[in-house]
Amino acid sequence: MTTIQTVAFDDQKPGTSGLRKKTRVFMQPHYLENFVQAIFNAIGGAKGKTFVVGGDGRFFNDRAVQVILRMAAANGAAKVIAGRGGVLSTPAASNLIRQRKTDGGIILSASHNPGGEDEDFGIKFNMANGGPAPENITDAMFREASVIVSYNIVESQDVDLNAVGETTLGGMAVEIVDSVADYAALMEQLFDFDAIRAMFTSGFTMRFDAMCAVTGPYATEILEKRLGAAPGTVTHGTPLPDFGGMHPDPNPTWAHELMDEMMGPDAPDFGAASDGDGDRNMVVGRGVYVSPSDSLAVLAANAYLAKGYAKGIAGVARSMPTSAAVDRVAKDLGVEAFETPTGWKFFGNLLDAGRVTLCGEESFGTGSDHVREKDGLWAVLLWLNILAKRKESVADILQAHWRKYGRNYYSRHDFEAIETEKANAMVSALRKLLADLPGRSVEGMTIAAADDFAYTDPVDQSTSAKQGVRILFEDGSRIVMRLSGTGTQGATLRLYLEKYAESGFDQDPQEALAPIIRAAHELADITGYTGRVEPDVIT
Ligand code: G16
Repeated sequence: MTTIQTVAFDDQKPGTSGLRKKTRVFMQPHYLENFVQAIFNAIGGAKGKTFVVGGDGRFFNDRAVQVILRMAAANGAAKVIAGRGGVLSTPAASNLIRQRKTDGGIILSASHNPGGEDEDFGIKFNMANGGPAPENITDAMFREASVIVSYNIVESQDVDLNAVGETTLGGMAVEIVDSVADYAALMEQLFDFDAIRAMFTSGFTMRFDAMCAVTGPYATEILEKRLGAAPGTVTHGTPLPDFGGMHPDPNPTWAHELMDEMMGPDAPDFGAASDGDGDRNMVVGRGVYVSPSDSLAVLAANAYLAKGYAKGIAGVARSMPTSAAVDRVAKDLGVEAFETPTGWKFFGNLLDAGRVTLCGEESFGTGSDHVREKDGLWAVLLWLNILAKRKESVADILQAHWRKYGRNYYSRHDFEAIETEKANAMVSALRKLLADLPGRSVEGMTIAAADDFAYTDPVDQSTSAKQGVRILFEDGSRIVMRLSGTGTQGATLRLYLEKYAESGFDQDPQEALAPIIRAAHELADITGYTGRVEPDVIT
């Protein structure tokens, strides 16, 4: 065991979901090591503790796992459980942390961001409940990283990450586990595999685009092997360190191959994609895209059809920028609905307290109390379970949903890699305007209220301020703006747009939202501040 002298880096502040930087930033001497030591220091040390470690298999994943094993050993950890090859999807890691009753886990991923030596890498810590560390812990990591002077590491040969079984490293136990088995077993407990298998046997067709990322082996095992979907249902199913050059973000822009197929003449009945680390999902029916906010609402309304949720759901939660479609379902079911800041970590307390069963976000994340992360394949299987039970198409299920609840037209416009100062100037100017906005008319709509979203956690009363600017119109329409906390280059402006309709469900969302889009540009002067006229990505 050696103690290495180091110097603090000033940029190790975790964002929405851990520390994400360019891979080369992580590869510079001491950078990863400093942050790993800061994690251990922030959680009161590693001595005698058991951790899970794994990542989405992107470039540098295997090297980082070796470093973390050697540092865990040097910091006195009792045991580390790692996925084979150092690979675990984020939901599978969350499940392992919970199943094995460990003290937490370190997950390596930059999620939906591209991978490779010149792309992105990331690291985050999940707590013993399986969920991302809350803000007081991530703040402590930043404090530790800012004053760090040394870290502990064992000098050793690499551990063979492909040898499933137990070994030791510097007195610490290391267990390498099959990355898929425990997760697949959990899915069998939640969903009616017999009903889904019968649907596939009777000719139901599906395409699952794993985008050369971590879910390939999980989807192949569950969909093709256990549920009998036709071989080839899973495409891009082999995880690659650079995701085969793909941008593993399951949205209509980046999963365009799947979208083209689903909108084409020979579309399968159902399509889905997931992201780099397997926690996000996109769901598409034949000829119809399901927005993540609508997907959450449909899942909440129909969850009782799956055996894991047959007793009903306790409540639902969504991030503030997510559309209010799920709130209408909660009202109908007579259960609580919560509105949290962006970031899965804000759902943890509500899930732990049993206040909510399902939660979701507009950013292609849906999940439940089965783990403490969003879970892409879980959402796909719940959809399959619902389709198998209702025996209707995705399009018919959506139409019936809107007829019952109305439709929340919704879209998000992303303006990426803006110069940080310009983006900050735009947001501060908008914040200063807020108090004067109520009563003002724009694009023929009157503003009813405007604020900067602040959240008080109903369980532990912790507070989070400045979580996004909201402009609410008298007709219930809404504009939300915030800067992304997951980007690695400049600033990304997220503009969220929503409009509720009680009838007329077949409009193109961009057309239905056109006046609101114009109002947002006018109020925030997006072009004036950033020079941007059109968004880079529309979801
Ligand atoms: C992370 C968080 C999500 C969040 C998303 C987008 O997802 O876990 O809760 O909605 O980022 O955040 P932002 O708008 O700040 O970029 P992931 O899949 O990247 O881990």
